[in-house]
Formats: sequence, structure tokens, C-alpha cells
Amino acid sequence: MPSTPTHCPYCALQCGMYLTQGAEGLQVEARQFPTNKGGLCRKGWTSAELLTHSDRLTCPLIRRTRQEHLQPVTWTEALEFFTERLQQVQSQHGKAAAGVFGGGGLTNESAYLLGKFARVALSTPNIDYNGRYCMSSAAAAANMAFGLDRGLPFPLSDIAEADTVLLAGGNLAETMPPIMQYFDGLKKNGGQLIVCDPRRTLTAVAADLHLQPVPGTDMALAYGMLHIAQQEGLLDRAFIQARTEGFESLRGQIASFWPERVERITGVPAEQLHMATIMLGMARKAIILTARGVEQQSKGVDNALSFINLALALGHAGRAGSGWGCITGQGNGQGGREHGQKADQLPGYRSINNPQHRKEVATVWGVDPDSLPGAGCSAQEMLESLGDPDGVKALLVIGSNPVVSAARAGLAESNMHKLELLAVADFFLSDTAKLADIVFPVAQWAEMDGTVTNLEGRVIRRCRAVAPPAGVPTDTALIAALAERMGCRAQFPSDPHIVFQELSRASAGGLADYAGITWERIEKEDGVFWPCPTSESPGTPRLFLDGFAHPGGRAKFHAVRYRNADEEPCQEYPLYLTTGRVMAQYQSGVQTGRVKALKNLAPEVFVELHPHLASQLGVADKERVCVRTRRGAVEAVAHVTGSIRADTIFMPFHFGGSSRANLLTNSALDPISKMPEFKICAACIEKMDRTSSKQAISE
Ligand SMILES: Nc1nc2c(c(=O)[nH]1)N[C@H]1C(S)=C(S)[C@@H](COP(=O)(O)OP(=O)(O)OC[C@H]3O[C@@H](n4cnc5c(=O)[nH]c(N)nc54)[C@H](O)[C@@H]3O)O[C@H]1N2
Ligand SMILES: Nc1nc2c(c(=O)[nH]1)N[C@H]1C(S)=C(S)[C@@H](COP(=O)(O)OP(=O)(O)OC[C@H]3O[C@@H](n4cnc5c(=O)[nH]c(N)nc54)[C@H](O)[C@@H]3O)O[C@H]1N2
Ligand code: SF4
Ligand SMILES: [Mo]
Repeated sequence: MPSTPTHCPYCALQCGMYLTQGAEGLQVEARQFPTNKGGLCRKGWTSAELLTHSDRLTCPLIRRTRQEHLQPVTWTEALEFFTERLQQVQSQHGKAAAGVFGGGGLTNESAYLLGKFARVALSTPNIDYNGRYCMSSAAAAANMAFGLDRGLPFPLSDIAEADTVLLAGGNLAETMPPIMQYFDGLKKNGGQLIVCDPRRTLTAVAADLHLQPVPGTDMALAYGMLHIAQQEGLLDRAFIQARTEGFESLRGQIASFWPERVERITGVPAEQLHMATIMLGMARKAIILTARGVEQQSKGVDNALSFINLALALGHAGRAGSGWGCITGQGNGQGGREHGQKADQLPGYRSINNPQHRKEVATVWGVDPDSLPGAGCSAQEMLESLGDPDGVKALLVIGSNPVVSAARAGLAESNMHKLELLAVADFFLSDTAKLADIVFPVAQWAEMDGTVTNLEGRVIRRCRAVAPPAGVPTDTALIAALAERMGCRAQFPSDPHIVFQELSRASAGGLADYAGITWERIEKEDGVFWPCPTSESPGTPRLFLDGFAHPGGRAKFHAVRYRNADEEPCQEYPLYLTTGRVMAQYQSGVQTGRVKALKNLAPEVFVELHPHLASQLGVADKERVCVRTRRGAVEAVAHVTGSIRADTIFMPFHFGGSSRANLLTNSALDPISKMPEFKICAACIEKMDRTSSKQAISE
């Protein structure tokens, strides 16, 4: 039986795998690929089980009133129902009453076609995607500092070659296990790893130095390191002068974050701060990485900028082997934002507000540039305004499960009920799909061809290994069918190979230029790094070596100001609640929650708390407790562990229904990226006997 070389459906590492048809369905085998070097995590190993899972959706479902249950219908009925309802909403409330909510798991081809569908077939500005919850703060920071945003501006292999790596707010040992090979390589080569996380995670355990700050205080920590670097003469003056601008504007900030003050704010001992600064400042090659821990905050952009400031001031950017990078999350978190799913972006990272960019894309689409809508609202704003007089009233969700994953999910859920049409395209009945008026079944990753762009900016090929179940379309075929049924005159090819060729043309001349990339090249070359403007171009594994992307080629410092989280602990809610991931579950759990081996490893929502806190509260390990915030209450199993700060508790967000961590989270947004504050809110823990009399309320 032939094996199909492809990649895992889940995270941005995009490990290489082979899929082979065996007696018991498709078998997964690890494949040597530059990212995973033959490694896979348990989610990858078990991913093919879902192709034949009995919960798979195989036909469209509709309900004509909210009192009815979803019923199977034919495709003709489904398409008619969708277009009639949508056109009704748009003719009554205007074009912008239609909204699209996409996902960073969609292939480049699907993401591109979805962006075109929103702007051309629906003529609505309102399209955004779950990458807003993931990458948007780092993306905004990179654009501001470097003039270009690509998760890692260097290949993963640079990590192993560095002298020092600082990872702030990432738990890669659980979120991308095979990536740890590069950190092992770093140590084998005599390099050192610093991890900054309020929890002593599996990743922190692997570090040479673990900084364990109070959640939300990273900006003070980064300024504190700059202060020490200045005192110790570790700033790279020549680099600052030749390749950057704006350093002078930071002077006041640097001066005011002396080590003892930083220790008071962050809880990180001044000696550790000193040690970390020396490790980074003395390094010939150093890499600073940020992930969701510092980015998913109402100051996520400023947090990322403060780590970029540190990299620039030490001369660790724009040089081979050094740099700041952000660890992208979803399989196509990177490509998903390059090709037009983001509210203000057109393919190739063009801006929807730039008349020249609009013209370039409109020419490829064969439409009048003036017919393209402007920028729409961001993901969280869209969900919070559903049903409002000016808000979205008909929503298509494709590749996301926001009822579980949006901040303040109780509000998002109740708002879904205000919609006149909720359509969801998924292969399982997710929590969001359960609320829908119409559900479109779609093909899974191994059943369709396409490309995704991994955390390194490497464009790679996903290959079809099996046919989808009869009557189940791919995402591109579904989008093309919807556009056609709506009478859209622009071309909507459904064949992903043709879509990719159009996408390459539409990206030509943009920042994320794919014009020189073909599927054939990707297969031959183990992926191609963008920008790759011509077929002769080798692609660009390392960005910024000859200059940053701002006009003039200089990187910019930003004198960001330290501020508190939107919601700090108080008497009633005395703890910091932070949320995140565990190895065995993926995101809202729709996929991994259906894999028995993974479910056994991580069966239910828990809350990590320190033994001091547990004894203060009289809570025993494994006892069920109630976690409460201003937005709601969730019952969870207590995991008592010395690995977390005593002022902080942690919950994973992978579980649906009443176990949603997002019933608790705060949706305060970063003013620039519009990223919600998933990582910090004020909470309390109550013993169940005290709670049972009160109702466990949630919005
Ligand atoms: N198993 C698994 N792997 C995944 C995913 C998954 O759902 N499951 N999802 C994928 C996706 S989409 C993403 S975005 C990535 C995310 O990958 P990561 O960013 O590694 O994951 P998180 O667990 O969200 O957050 C990382 C850490 O941030 C810490 N943290 C919280 N608050 C702060 C703070 O204020 N400062 C600092 N310095 N740290 C803080 C948390 O304690 C946590 O350990 O993982 C990808 N891989
Ligand atoms: N509290 C808290 N909340 C968070 C986070 C956190 O750290 N803490 N992290 C945030 C982050 S970084 C992210 S990325 C989001 C993710 O949150 P979600 O967007 O909810 O992510 P998934 O659970 O992956 O949802 C994807 C849905 O689409 C389906 N799907 C998967 N692939 C495809 C496809 O190719 N086509 C179609 N049509 N459907 C597909 C899946 O079955 C699933 O139902 O959660 C965010 N929410
Ligand atoms: S690390 Fe990510 S890409 Fe690799 S097997 Fe695990 S989930 Fe899949
Ligand atoms: Mo993410």
C-alpha cells in the first residue's frame, strides 16, 4: 500500500508524517522532516482515528426554528436554506450584517478563498478568525518593530546553534513536544535556556534558569533586564546606532526599572534577573521567544514589544543565528492571517485600507476596487456585538469553536442565540455547531490537498491520503458552492491547486509574497520559506539580515509603559487565574476529546493550585472545587502542586459545556491587537460544600 507523505492536522510545528492504509484504517508513521526530525507527539500519532470516528458529520443539518432539533437534509435544501436566510438578512439589515469567523487550522487555500468569499460574495467587511486569539499581539508588535510579521524570522535549527535562548510565556514541552529536540541540541552544544513562566512547567524544568514572575509583569521584567544590561555595559551600541531608531525614547523607562523595584513587581529575585541578563547579554548568538503567556493579555502587544526592545538593545536581531521570534500556535496560524481572513488584511499581507493594495487584489479577483468593503471588526468584538442593531446577524463559522474558546464565552454563547442565521462548517458537532441553524459537514485534513505555513514561515504541503465520506465536500468546494449559489459572478475555483495558483498571483508584490512558490517546489524542497517572489528565488529562511522591513531598513524601539492587568486580584477575588494547555488535548477539544487515549490522559477540567493555598482553603488534592470570577463559576478537580506560584491558579481551556475555563475569563482587549486577556483575571476558589447552596452561575 503506498504511503502518503503529509503533516499533522494540529499545531504549528506541522510535524511530518506518513499515512498508510492498513487493515484498521489509516496508520500514522513519523516522517523525517526538518521541523520534527522524525518525532511526533501523541496527538499526531492518534490523529487518523478521527477520520472514521462514528461522530463524523456526513450530511448537512438544518433547523427552521430554534425549538426544533437539527435534521439531516439534502445539499440542495441546505444551500437553498443558507442563501435564502442570508440574503434576507442582508437585504433587511445591509451587507455588513453578514459575518464570517474563520480559523487558523484552515489551509492557505481555504483561508484565501474564505477572505475572497467575505469581500466579494458577501460584500461584508466583517470577517475575522480565531488567530485573533492567538497570534495578533505578536503580529502587531513585529509589524511595529520590524515592519513585517512572520512568527519566527529564522528556521528552528537556529535554536540549537544559539548560546542563550529566553522563552517567555511558552510551555513547549507540552504544546509542541518534538520542538524540544532543538532545546536539547542547544544544551548539548553548551548553550543555555531561560524560561519565564509563573508555573514550573515541564519546559521550565528543562531550563538552566527559571524565572517565575507574577502573571502580567513581564514588561517590568524586560525593562529590568535592560536596566541591568545598561549598568553592566552589555548594550550593543554599534548595533543600536547602525540598525535601529528610537532607543533614546526608552531612557526614562529603563532608568525607572531598577532591579529591586522589578523584584517587588515581578516577584523574581534580583539575582536571577541579573543572571538572566548576563546570560543573554554575553551571548554571541541569542534568541528571545515569546508565546501566548505574554501575548494573550490586554497589554500583549506592549509585552511583546518590550521583549523585542531587549533583543534589539543587545544586538540580538537581524543577524544570522540571533533574533526575536514568536511561537505560532495553530497548524496554519501563520498562513491563515497572510491571505485575508483578518479583518484588515488582504492576500499577501496587504492592507485593506491601502488604495494601491485594494487595486492589486481587485485586479486578480476581477472586481472593481471600490466594490471591496473596508476593515471589519475583530473576532471578540464581532462576538460581543452579535445581534446588536449594527452588529452581525448572520454568521458563518468555519474552522473554529468560539463558544468554548472565546474569552467570556458565556456572553459569546448567549449572543449566538440572537442571530437570525448561524451556520457552522465542521466535521464534528462542536459546541458552536450545536447552536447552529445549519451545519455543513466538511472533509478532514487527510482527505484534501493544500498547503499550510508553519511557525517558521515555511510553506508546506498537506496531501490527500483518502477520499472524504460520500457527499462531504472540502472547505474550498463548500465555499465555491456557496459563492455560486449566491449568484456571485467572480470566479471561485474549488480545486485547491488552482486556488493556490491564484493565491500566489494575489500575493505577488505583497510582504508575504508566494509568487515563486509552487506545490511541486514545496514537495521537492521540504517546504519553501516566504517571501519567495520568483521561481529563481530560494525563499527566505532568515529575514532582516540586510535590513528590517521598515522604509530605511531600521528596526524601531517602542517606549511602552508598564501597566497592570485589566483585572487585578482584590479581597473578593484574591487570586490570579491563568489559562492554557495540556499535552493531551488540543484547543476546544472537539477533535482530541474524541480520541480515547488522549481523553484517558486528560479527561476533565482541573485547577492547579499551590499547597500553601490549598491548606489555607482546606482543599485536598483531587477534591472537586468551584473556581469563581466576576463572570461565572466552574467546577474543577483540584491539582495541588508546588510548581505554581501561591498567588496564581491555572486551568486548561480544552473542555466544553459547564467545564469551560472561558466562562471565567475576562474579555478586556489589547487596544492595538484586540487580543482578549485570556491569561489573567481575578478569581477565587470555593470548596464545593460552600458553593452547593449558591447556584454556580455563569452569564
Ligand atoms: N497540547 C496542545 N498543544 C498545542 C495546543 C493545544 O491546544 N494543545 N494549541 C496550539 C496553539 S493554537 C497555541 S497558540 C500554542 C500555545 O502554546 P503555549 O504558548 O506554549 O501555551 P499556553 O499553555 O497557552 O501558555 C504558555 C504558558 O504561559 C504561561 N503564562 C501565563 N501567564 C503568563 C504571564 O503573565 N507571563 C508569562 N511569562 N507566562 C505566563 C502559562 O503558565 C503557560 O505555561 O500551542 C499549540 N500547541
Ligand atoms: N482561556 C483560553 N482560551 C483560549 C486560549 C487560551 O490560551 N486560554 N487560546 C486561544 C487560542 S491561541 C486559540 S488558537 C483558540 C482556538 O480555539 P478554536 O478556534 O475553538 O479552536 P479549535 O478547538 O481547534 O476549533 C476548531 C474547530 O474547527 C474544526 N476544524 C478543524 N480543522 C478544520 C478544517 O480544516 N476545516 C473546518 N471547516 N473545520 C475544522 C474542529 O473540529 C473544531 O470544531 O482558542 C483561544 N482560546
Ligand atoms: S507537535 Fe504539533 S504537529 Fe507535531 S505531532 Fe504534536 S500536535 Fe502534531
Ligand atoms: Mo493558538
